[in-house]
Amino acid sequence: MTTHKRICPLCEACCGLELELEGPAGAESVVAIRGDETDVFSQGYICPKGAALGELHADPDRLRAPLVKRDGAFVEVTWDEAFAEIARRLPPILGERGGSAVAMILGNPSAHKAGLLLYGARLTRAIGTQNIFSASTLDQMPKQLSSGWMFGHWLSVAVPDIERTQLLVILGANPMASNGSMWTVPDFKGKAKALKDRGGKIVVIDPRATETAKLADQHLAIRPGGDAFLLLAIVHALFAENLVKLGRLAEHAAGVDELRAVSEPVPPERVAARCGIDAAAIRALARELATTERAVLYGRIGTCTQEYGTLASWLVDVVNALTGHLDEPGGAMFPKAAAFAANTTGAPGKGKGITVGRRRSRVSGAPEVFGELPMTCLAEEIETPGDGQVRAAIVIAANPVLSAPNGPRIAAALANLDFLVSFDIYLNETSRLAHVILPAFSSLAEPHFDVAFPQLACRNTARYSPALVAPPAGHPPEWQQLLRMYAIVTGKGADADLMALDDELAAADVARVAGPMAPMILQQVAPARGPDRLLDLALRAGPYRLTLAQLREAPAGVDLGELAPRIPELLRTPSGKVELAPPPLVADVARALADLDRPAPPLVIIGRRHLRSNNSWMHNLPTLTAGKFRGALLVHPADAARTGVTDGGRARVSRGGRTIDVDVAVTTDVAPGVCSLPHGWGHDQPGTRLTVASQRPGANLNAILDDSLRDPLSGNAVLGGVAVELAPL
Ligand SMILES: Nc1nc2c(c(=O)[nH]1)N[C@H]1C(S)=C(S)[C@@H](COP(=O)(O)OP(=O)(O)OC[C@H]3O[C@@H](n4cnc5c(=O)[nH]c(N)nc54)[C@H](O)[C@@H]3O)O[C@H]1N2
Ligand SMILES: Nc1nc2c(c(=O)[nH]1)N[C@H]1C(S)=C(S)[C@@H](COP(=O)(O)OP(=O)(O)OC[C@H]3O[C@@H](n4cnc5c(=O)[nH]c(N)nc54)[C@H](O)[C@@H]3O)O[C@H]1N2
Ligand code: SF4
Ligand SMILES: [Mo]
Repeated sequence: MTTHKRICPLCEACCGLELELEGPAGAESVVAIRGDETDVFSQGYICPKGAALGELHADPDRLRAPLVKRDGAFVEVTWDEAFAEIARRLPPILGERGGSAVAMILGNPSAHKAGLLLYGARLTRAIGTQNIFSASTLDQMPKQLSSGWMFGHWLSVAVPDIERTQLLVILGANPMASNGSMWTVPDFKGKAKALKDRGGKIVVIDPRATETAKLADQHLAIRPGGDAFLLLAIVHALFAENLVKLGRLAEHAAGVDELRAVSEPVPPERVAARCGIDAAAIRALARELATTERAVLYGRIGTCTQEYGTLASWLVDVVNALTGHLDEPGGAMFPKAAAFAANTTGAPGKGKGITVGRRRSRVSGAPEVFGELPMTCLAEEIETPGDGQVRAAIVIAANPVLSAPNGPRIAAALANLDFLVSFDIYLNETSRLAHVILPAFSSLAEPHFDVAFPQLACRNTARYSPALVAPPAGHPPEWQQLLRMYAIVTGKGADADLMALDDELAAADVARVAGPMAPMILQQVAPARGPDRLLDLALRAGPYRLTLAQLREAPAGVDLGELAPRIPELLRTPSGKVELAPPPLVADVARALADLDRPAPPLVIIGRRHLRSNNSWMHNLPTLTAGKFRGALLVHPADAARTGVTDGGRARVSRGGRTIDVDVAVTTDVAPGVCSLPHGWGHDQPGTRLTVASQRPGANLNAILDDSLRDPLSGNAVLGGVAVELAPL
């Protein structure tokens, strides 16, 4: 038996784990998994998903070899055969129709796996497609956009300094289930408890009495979609009651007068009905935020997946700034990552800022944001004939058939493509539509480090996990699979020398920033290749000048200290200021105000996450799905009585002529007029290989949500707060 340390690759908490392995090399099994008490970041925390990594490693349904569809049925093939199929079918489409005929569809795990993130980006650039779609526009794009406009970079996102705050106000997030998002915060529960033990307070603003709300001191049941209005009213109250104090930020911020003007017509009394929160409570919240020395407002996916997502995301930071809590200990602070952070490179304090709308989607004219088009534009780009029509796609760790609104339309569109390649570990609702499926080997056989999440973490640390087990013979890691695709689309062919190609690409990267110093720098990181080499380079160029060797010598991680103020050094706006009132956002307030008096429909639906689930996958692991089914529709007793549905019964939920059938649980946890269903279920589609998941498939929430609804600024999908009808079955 051997014991190993390992960063969990599953969610944003990035916990350090300790695994016990047993068995001969090449056939190890996982005997035990626990939190690593010595981990400098997560200090022993683990959740049930991390504990199920052994089951994922052993899952017989997890694909072990590539699959190619022949005469409508998948057959297992060798790696050479799989790439020969790609080399036969993909280049002609690119040659005849150009790069944009190939869509890239990137899913959530590609943000967690360095090989997918770094080499997926290389492949995307090589294809040269405008049609890049990702889970970001089902998720956090509004926050990235507002942060980009305010601070000058897409990943300069402020996170709560939970260990020093006295007041944490949580808007549209449920870290007790999600373990934190756009905020890498392992053991939220322990940190929340410590906050309360030192006399601090937690407020949760959420349409549902969530697990986090139940732990909080106060819960305000907001009407879905009310956030931008609530926040505008808070800004109004701060000005009206002379509570605005920018403190140290004053000399580094622009736009305070514009904020006063734009919030002027929005007193709390005007928004109370739209928010479902009375004016007195809104004013009290504004006062409490302003007068508590260390306080922070945190908004997450509930504030993003709605029509005014960018407005709400922006106003969260505005409230923190106006109350003196932005970039201050105990407030909303900026991590300083050891590697890959654009806000630690280039000249500090000023920059080019961000640009959006450099091009528009062909069919709906949606602007490009962060290089991407909205996921809700994917189906129409495939269906609509003409120049630039999408005729092939490469899906990297995404399951849009279950994860994106109007999933059935996406399924039909993907099924009509001339060629579809899926990088996935399961034969599931989306990969079943592919012509070629390329699986990863078990993540335990791969080194792990997080490219993105240290940029969002509640403490600065640097950690690296080497591979624990040898990869299966002949099974290439994902970065090499992507590199082989790169060779195919750049005309080097499926049999190109991948190591030489990787050397070439790394040399070009380094030459771009280091010029004549490049050969010397590359010599220092030799002989590493692939993601390891890119990490070593990024660490050396990073703000702490670390090396990969140093991280290898510190299996529990290197602690780089608590978050420290970073303004103005972090800023990359052209003005060198925090832009508190970016013109596109100020202008968008009018759109919201025109909609202020929209009456509440009788019943709207919102989503929900559970600790034992992970978006649309991990439902095939027995320990996570055992026990009571967790995908029921939550309905308030008043709505149950009105519609005739009953606790434990079945019901039909419908919207716009589309329906799903669900289990019902009647509970006062949801506000009247609001029902809640988790996304990522619906594992009853033909042609998948998900033995456990298909036994209790649940219903696909996204089968009834619309791909026509999005926030026009960020392109983010609206995934909640929309009207539904409910009837007993
Ligand atoms: N209604 C509604 N819809 C939502 C949301 C919501 O709140 N409500 N949330 C949205 C959010 S925040 C997100 S991020 C998206 C997620 O949307 P997606 O990224 O499309 O969905 P996931 O379920 O994360 O799918 C991950 C896929 O990657 C595969 N996979 C897992 N591990 C690996 C690996 O190591 N390598 C490879 N190649 N594949 C792997 C899985 O089998 C699965 O097919 O869903 C969105 N959809
Ligand atoms: N266990 C588990 N962990 C996960 C995931 C998972 O599927 N399962 N998914 C991961 C991913 S991809 C992400 S993006 C993160 C998301 O992390 P979180 O943002 O914490 O996700 P949720 O638990 O969906 O919390 C969103 C909350 O917003 C509320 N809400 C809905 N509509 C509104 C609204 O209009 N206004 C307000 N104020 N609140 C609203 C919902 O009731 C819900 O409680 O979680 C990650 N972690
Ligand atoms: S919270 Fe759970 S799933 Fe997330 S990183 Fe930690 S152990 Fe893994
Ligand atoms: Mo997400």
